[in-house]
Amino acid sequence: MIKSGFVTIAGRPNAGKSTLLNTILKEKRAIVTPKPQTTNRNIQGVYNDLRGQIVFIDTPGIHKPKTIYGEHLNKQAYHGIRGSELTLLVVDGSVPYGSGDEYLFQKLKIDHDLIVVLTKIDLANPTDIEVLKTKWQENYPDAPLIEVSSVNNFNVEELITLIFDKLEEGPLYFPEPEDYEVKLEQYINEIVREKIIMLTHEEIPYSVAVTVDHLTKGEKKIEAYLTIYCEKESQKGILIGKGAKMIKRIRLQAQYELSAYLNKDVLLEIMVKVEPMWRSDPKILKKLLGV
Ligand SMILES: Nc1nc2c(ncn2[C@@H]2O[C@H](COP(=O)(O)OP(=O)(O)O)[C@@H](O)[C@H]2O)c(=O)[nH]1
Ligand SMILES: [Mg+2]
Repeated sequence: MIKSGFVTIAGRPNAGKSTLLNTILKEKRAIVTPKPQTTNRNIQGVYNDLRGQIVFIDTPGIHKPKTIYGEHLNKQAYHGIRGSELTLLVVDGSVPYGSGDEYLFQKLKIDHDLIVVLTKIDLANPTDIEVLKTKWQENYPDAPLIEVSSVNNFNVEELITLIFDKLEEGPLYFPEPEDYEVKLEQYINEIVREKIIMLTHEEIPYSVAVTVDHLTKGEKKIEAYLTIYCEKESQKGILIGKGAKMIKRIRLQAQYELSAYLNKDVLLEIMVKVEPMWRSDPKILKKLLGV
């Protein structure tokens, strides 16, 4: 199941909205769609990962307007918020709650989901941040609140997970990026390697390679055929385990984690092969490194 949605980034001027968006688009598993051809100039970035697609709408900072142009900017922000299904309300976590925040809160009429994002947490003082948190939790008792730092990349991945939790199943508004499948293979590989290392207690960490030999990707289900290469028969013995218990645990735990993340059923077929020279086998290296 693919999730998707339009998400507005709103807040006061200088709150850290644009910086946050840039940091999100640089996340590890992001597959960024190049700036889409669209008539909606407000669309600032399309974030894709294996879970789905988030179309971000950046908005001008909301402030007490002193000019007609200022009013126009505020209107643009309200318009962006109305056109989305989720709003990230970005608040500068390094300054105390003030009249500008109260103005924003009074003006915002949000009829959909909201996440309060306290940013610049790297600059914040722990006591002040507690006061600020309490205040915004009183303003929006039903909304999740998360502290992030765009500069230190703190909690940004957690924020993306929160966004996907809020979004529903939906279409890809922009075409699936070309490297989606490469990313998917890399992720499956990463999770299987992680389970091997965890479950075999690092008895065979670096002598093992995992390749994804075949992948079928359906709406609701992903099937992957994998090979684990090791260098010695003894390692193969550990990987398979007594009564094939080890390989089963590796497979089940990897399947469980992958399906939770991908929102789909995941079936893995895993073979274990001894290949003393896998590090210098061009066929295996090609699969591993794509070279
Ligand atoms: N230390 C720190 N500075 C930040 C962070 N996020 C944004 N800034 C800085 O805050 C200022 C305003 O950020 P910007 O993203 O332009 O705010 P916007 O007006 O809401 O889009 C810039 O100088 C940023 O470098 C952060 O997480 N930590
Ligand atoms: Mg900005």
